Amino acid sequence: MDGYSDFTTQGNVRFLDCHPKPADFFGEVIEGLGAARKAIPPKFFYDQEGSQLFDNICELEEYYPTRTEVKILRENLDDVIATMGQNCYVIEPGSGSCEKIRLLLDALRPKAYMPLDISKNHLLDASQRLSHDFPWLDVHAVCVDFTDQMDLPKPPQHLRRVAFFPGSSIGNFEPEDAIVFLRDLAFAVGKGGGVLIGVDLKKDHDVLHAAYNDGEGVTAAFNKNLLQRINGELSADFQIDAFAHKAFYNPKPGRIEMHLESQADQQVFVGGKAFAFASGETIHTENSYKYTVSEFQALARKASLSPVKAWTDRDGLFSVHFFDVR
Ligand code: AVI
Repeated sequence: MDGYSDFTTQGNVRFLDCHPKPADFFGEVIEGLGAARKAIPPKFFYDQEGSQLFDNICELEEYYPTRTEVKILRENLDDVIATMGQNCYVIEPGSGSCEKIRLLLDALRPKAYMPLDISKNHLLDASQRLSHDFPWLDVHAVCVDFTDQMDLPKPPQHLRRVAFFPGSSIGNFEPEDAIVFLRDLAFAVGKGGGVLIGVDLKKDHDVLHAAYNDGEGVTAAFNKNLLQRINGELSADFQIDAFAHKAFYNPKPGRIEMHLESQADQQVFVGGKAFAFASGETIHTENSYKYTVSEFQALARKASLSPVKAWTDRDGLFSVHFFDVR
């Protein structure tokens, strides 16, 4: 994709619709429940209710990643901005509500900002709000499934492209998929560009356990909302109370695993297909990998990224990395 001729103007925002293919929710659920080890991909958590529940998780006392990442960015703002450099063109895959970029804008004063998101309405709303609050900023919003397509319009040569990927969303990729994704991101950014990325750190297992087993049960509701969504959208008859939220740290792969555990022998119908559950059997719904700073740098090197700097908080909870694209 070369230029900007395909962009349309929506208010103050330039907008490009790459028409992402809708995910095959039914097909992936049927396949996942038919597997020897039942699993459903975490991308299906995020319907409207799931996105709201995730926002609520980010406010929880036990869920340290969001506030710690914000704190790291605030406390190291000058250094982060100096490392990113001048004349930046910032690209944010999975930009959602475009909240975290706000922390950087006044100090960074990028030439343009390109939020990428699969949800068109959400993307347009968030981009318009951002453009209203930062009227000097050029916003080039692209509706795209960034996990599927990273062929983006090329900004002018003299601008330094920097990808911003906060929130430790990279932890929800399997490590080999994270390398592929980072390689695609490096390619989209191009040589001479950079990547600013938030990554959750390995730490005390009790702290990790609490973050995914909060006292108010918000994470449990987030996990179980997946069954609610399947019932509503795929004519299924999951008895929500017959499944329990289960989240634990698995030290060998270095990840939090989330599961939904069947509380009895039972049968569930999804779109007319029957699935048998034994008591104690689980549906694996999410992995959230944790990395030490050096483990993540080693992974990123495999994706043509060269470590430049990493910032962490005093308690060693979270890290923010900057990489140059080799
Ligand atoms: C979006 N992602 C980084 C969150 C995480 O921590 O892996 C999703 C989440 N799952 C349960 N709580 C939060």
